[in-house]
Amino acid sequence: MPKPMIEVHPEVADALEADVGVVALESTVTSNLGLPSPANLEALERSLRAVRDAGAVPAVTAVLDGQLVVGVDERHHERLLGVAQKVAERELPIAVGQGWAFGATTVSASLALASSVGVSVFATGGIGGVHRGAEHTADVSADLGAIARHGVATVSAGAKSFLDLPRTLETLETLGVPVIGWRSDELPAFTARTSGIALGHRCDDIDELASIVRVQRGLGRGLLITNPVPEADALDQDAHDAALDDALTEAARRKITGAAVTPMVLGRIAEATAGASVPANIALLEHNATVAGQLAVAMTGS
Ligand code: PSU
Ligand code: MN
Repeated sequence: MPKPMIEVHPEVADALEADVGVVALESTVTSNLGLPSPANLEALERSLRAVRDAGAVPAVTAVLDGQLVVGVDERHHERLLGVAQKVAERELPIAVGQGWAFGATTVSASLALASSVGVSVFATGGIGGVHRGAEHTADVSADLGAIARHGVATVSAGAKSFLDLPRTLETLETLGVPVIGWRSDELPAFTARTSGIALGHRCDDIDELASIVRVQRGLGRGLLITNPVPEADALDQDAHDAALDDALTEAARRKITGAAVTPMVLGRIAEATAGASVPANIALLEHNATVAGQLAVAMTGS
């Protein structure tokens, strides 16, 4: 029998078949392109645990030895912490065709894989968005179009704080993406709970959220749920803003552009905030995995 195009973990396949909730998780955040070691392992373990504690089955997406995978088996989890090539949606066929050893899937690639196999909920940390200065560079993350196109609900702590948040929200509107604040009225700013930017819609009830997602999936489209970092883990905003300014100045001076910007800026913020951003990052990933798990469970039986 030829190999399937996407390898779905047997536990995930069973859960989809039995209509048990499944939550897709990305693999960029735990690779060398995301969190430093050993925080990446902690983030992976706590995210997986959070999905399971909510009663759902986690499915990490990745490209391993040129194979598209939804639900990386536990015995390969160590590989998720290693050196990766970044795989956004456009890289999926290249990573397979060229047999990349470890392609770490971003939000856009994870959504493409999740929707292809029928997974309806996806959790990440912060989505990509419109970069500052995009009026000159046109650097807009492929995440936004992917959230619109794929019939999957994305749970995130908003967009990463070094992005242009007002333009990110405008672009989501242009793409027809509903943005719903989970028990909150403002767009969160990743490691900060608030951004000062009001959202048009909020939801406080998981069954109501499940109904909204069901309709949007029925239309074959996706949506964004924003879930603020837990209060106790939020980052001091002044320290964060100062570190961010420095990182963006350095990126501009070193002429870093394109896909390399995100990993570089995240690394610099972590260094400059003496590691306080890393625990916040782990806490928000875990919190998003919990809400995604609850949503996936609420969506079963329909
Ligand atoms: N948020 C993080 N760390 C990350 C990312 C997001 O805290 O590494 C990744 C996600 O995988 C997201 C990607 O999809 O960065 C966006 O990259 P770009 O800006 O190049 O589209
Ligand atoms: Mn980009």
